[in-house]
Amino acid sequence: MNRRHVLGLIGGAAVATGIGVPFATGIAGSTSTGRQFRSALRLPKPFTRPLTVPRVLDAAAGPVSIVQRPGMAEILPGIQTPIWGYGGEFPGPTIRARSGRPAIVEHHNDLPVPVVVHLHGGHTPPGDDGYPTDVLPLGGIRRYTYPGQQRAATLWYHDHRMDATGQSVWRGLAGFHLIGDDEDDALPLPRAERDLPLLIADRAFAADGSLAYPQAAEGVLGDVITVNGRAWPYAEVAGARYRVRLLNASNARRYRLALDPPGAIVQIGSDGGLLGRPVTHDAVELAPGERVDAVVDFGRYRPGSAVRLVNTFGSGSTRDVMRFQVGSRAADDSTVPARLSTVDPLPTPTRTRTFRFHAGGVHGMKGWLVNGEPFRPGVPVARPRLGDTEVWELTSDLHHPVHVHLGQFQVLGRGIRGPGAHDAGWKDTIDLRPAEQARIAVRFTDYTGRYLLHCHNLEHEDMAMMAEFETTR
Ligand SMILES: [Cu+2]
Repeated sequence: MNRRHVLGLIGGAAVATGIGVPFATGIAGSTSTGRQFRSALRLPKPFTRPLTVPRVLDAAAGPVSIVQRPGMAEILPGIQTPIWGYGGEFPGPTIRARSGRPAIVEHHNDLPVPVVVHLHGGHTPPGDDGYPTDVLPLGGIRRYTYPGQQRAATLWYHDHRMDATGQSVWRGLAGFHLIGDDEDDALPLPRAERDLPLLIADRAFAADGSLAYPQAAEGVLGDVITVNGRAWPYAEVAGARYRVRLLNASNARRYRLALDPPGAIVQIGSDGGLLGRPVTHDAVELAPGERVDAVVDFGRYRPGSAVRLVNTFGSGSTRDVMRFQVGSRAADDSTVPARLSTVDPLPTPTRTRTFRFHAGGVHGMKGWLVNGEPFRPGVPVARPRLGDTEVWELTSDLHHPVHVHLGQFQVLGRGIRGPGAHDAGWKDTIDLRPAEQARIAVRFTDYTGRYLLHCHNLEHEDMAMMAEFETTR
């Protein structure tokens, strides 16, 4: 289906509901913008298989290589699901990099489609940022260089091809890219096997176990919640503190993550790395693309407890996320210091720009727009100067998680209020809610060229809710 065809479906009730493929069961408008799909096979009981952690590629030691290829994954127990994966795996391997050192990642494309690799949250020169038309063709090999001139942070890499990102990520093209630095290392936080990256993504399955990608221009919502590529896994944890790096890699679903029985989720970092001070949450809201780095103390639960991570925005099968099986108390010299890092406010802004994210007409059909326009490659809508601080006012009609490439920003406020509970620190994605106006302070440095500002609901992104800006000297 081409964009023109799909655009016509926005707002329409009819979506293919053939036997054996996931079928739409309604539009979820309250907590996510999207269409809910139900798998065409019987869903398994949750918490029957252990959490796995993706293998690590150490890019701090030298160039690493990833072959993008079809693979098989056991996302549901006993069912083989064809995927597209980095290394044939879903999620892809976790790339570990070091602040101040370039990370070189050589990608081979053995998939049946062209691909584009974007390092989400990366401070990356334009040629390696993964512009949607800058494809790695079938059979191609390409080296992406990430200079690493940025602080420690939980980043991720995923496909970003024009009009096709939703399908490619849905089929598995996503993985962590973790940058470490001396400041983060010096803190007494949980580490090694008590530092868990958790990639959360919803999916819906066809009757044969495949990941048929349903068309829904509002956003695709699945009925199976996966963590690191497995549906509703469990993790055996010691009675001790754990660092959990929560990433919402879903196409369109927003989560409100909480522990059951209740427990504190102590946020220590955001998209762009450590916060100044920890923030304690009862629940963490996470829109597509966002990350929350947090510490959970399982030592507060009785040994033998089963602690569920639940999504209080979900219901039925989308309420459970994973379960922690708490073992006996264990030696634990980790703590969460009251001061984590320094996050200085950006200097006084020199100008203000407004970007409106909304539905609208494109050539007589409905589409997703930024300031009334669909994405126009090569036509920058703004030319911010390197080093200048600008205020960007972002307004929305529905839920739109807005992602800015190249630089991390700071949230100044929402409406007449200040920043929200999840807006602290450096951000690259802001969870815009319906009819909201948020103000962010942005400042770009180091690299001139063309970058993107777009909605990270991947179906909205593919349906043209993207704008180009060009950084200049
Ligand atoms: Cu959107």
